[in-house]
Amino acid sequence: MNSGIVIKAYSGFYYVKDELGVIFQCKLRGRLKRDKNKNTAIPGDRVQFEELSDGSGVIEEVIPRTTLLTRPAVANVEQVIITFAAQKPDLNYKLLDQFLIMAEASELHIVICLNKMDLVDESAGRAFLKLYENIGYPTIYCSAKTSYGIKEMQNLLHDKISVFAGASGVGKSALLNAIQPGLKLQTGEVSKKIKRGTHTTRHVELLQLHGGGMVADTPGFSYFEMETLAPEELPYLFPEMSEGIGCCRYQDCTHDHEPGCAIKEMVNKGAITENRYENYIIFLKEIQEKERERGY
Ligand SMILES: Nc1nc2c(ncn2[C@@H]2O[C@H](COP(=O)(O)OP(=O)(O)O)[C@@H](O)[C@H]2O)c(=O)[nH]1
Ligand SMILES: [Mg+2]
Ligand SMILES: [Zn+2]
Repeated sequence: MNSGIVIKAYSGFYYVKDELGVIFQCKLRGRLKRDKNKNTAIPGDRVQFEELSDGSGVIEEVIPRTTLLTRPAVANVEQVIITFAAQKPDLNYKLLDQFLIMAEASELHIVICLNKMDLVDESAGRAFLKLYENIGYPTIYCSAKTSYGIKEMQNLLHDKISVFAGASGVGKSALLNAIQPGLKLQTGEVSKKIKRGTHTTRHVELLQLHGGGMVADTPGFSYFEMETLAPEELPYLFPEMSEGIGCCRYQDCTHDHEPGCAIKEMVNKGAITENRYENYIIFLKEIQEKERERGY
């Protein structure tokens, strides 16, 4: 039996890369298919497969996943690079907090990346993310245009499965291209071969980096996924709130309007910034609204 990782799946075929980097076109053993979709292999899955005499393979076992991103599905992603631009477009802090919450909920290692540093003064650019550094988030400042910070980015991606999340136009494609010229072309070629526009069916592919490590070719996550959160989970996704959780007067405190709220006390003292707290309240209301719509 061989071990490998599914780098791409479509039309019932699974492309599995073994430990030596050889790619096998595999089918899934019938018993796995019948397993109520639970074990259907997706990109990122670590699998055991049998090699057949014609050089293809059969996946016999899917190893339990450590993480799972959906829409599109990809397994075992370890790290998300949440990407924004220093300018063009301006940094949207609410969107940043949304990405952070989804990444925290998915239990991914998080790095916040500020691209297009060539458009701003170095110190001004770094000031944009200071508050997130204070919370403890790792940050990286770079420019796909000048290659500033690209070496550091390559080191961050080394030996991990990562995704780049971020709005359109912040420079994710340009960054990938600066990290490894030609990397994204792999996916373009595939979509041409199967005669589909790149924007129709999306097939996630794990792209291999020369320096070790892989990048999943997916936008990361979509904003909807927040719907699946429960209101009481939300404070746990703001690391700077953790100290205050469980310290409020009321056990079921939502940290919104209740008296004796430890979280609001932390906001008053400056341990939690006004902006982050405001976004917490916005997300809380959205989640509560969704729950009401579903009739809870
Ligand atoms: N000045 C500057 N422009 C950049 C940089 N990175 C990307 N761009 C430009 O920003 C636009 C969007 O980049 P793209 O990689 O397509 O963004 P994506 O939608 O996140 O993949 C393009 O016009 C790029 O040339 C950068 O570091 N500096
Ligand atoms: Mg792009
Ligand atoms: Zn409270």
